[in-house]
Amino acid sequence: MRIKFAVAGLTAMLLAAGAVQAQDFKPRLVRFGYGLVEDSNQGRAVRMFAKEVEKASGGKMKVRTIGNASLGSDTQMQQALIGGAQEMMVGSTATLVGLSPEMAIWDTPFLFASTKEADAVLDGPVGEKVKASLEPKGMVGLVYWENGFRNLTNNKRPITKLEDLQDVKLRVMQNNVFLDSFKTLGANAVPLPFSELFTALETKAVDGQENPFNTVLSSKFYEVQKYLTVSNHVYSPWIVTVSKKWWDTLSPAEKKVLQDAAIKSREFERKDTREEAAKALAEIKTKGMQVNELPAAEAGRMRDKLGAVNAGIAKSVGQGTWDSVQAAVKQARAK
Ligand code: TK8
Repeated sequence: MRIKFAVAGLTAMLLAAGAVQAQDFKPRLVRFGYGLVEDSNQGRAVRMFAKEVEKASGGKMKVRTIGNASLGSDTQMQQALIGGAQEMMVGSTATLVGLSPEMAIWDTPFLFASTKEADAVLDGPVGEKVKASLEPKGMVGLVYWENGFRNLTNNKRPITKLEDLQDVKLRVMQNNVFLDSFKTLGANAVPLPFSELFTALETKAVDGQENPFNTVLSSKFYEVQKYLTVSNHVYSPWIVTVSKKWWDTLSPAEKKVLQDAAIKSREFERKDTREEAAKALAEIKTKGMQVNELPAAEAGRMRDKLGAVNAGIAKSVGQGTWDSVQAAVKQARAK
């Protein structure tokens, strides 16, 4: 008798839980756009995220992954997210500065000296605060992914000293900090969306560009670039964002599925990116690029020249944010 009741009770509970779950998840289609090719660290992590979301929502939430900037450049996709025409994207924080000036903090040249520092600061309180600055602009930031330390490539000459940047027509991201930084260093900096970069290099509309090793490989820049200079001049993150308009229509359970999957994808993406980056330089050499290291003293000279740019960043992000980031870097460095 008792067992019978217990079984009946348990069945009722399971039914109730099932009913709640079914209500919690509506059929959803998530269009998740990104700029790099499918066979890239960005593409791999987007697909990992998609699988995770489908699994955790019992197949109710379907993620359509769309690479190659087929949905548009970073800034075009941002507008689609704000308008609600696209649900998710991943792109450089640098392309968000026009919308959220605080994002410029991540463009500070030579801000981080290691990925350990980057992780600690980005995932810590000040990283969260900067991420939250997107919400009033119509986007919800979920997590930062690694794009990585950026290095210079060009067709003119190896960059062995500050003066070698003189007159190099260098594509930069559409962002004032990058523009001012490279102008200050003597380059002829030209802002262009990433989606137009390969063609610009191929047609010699520009001489060079700067991006992490991973992207030099996945985007096949080695086919159209001769020199690679290991400069590590800035660590630039990617950020995974959701349309706020769409986000506000989701149930708490649906939001949680996206948030949890985003955290898992962050762990996956950083590990994958670092493994690839560790092997990339050797591969870039076998592809025929001539590689040199920027001497530390020359990196120091560049850094010294960028004092005014840094002051400008502090002004546009606010002194409070600037100071908090400096303090967080210091703390991470000491660990
Ligand atoms: C991809 C870009 C890219 C970035 C750039 O859409 O533009 O150079 O590094 O990763 O966000």
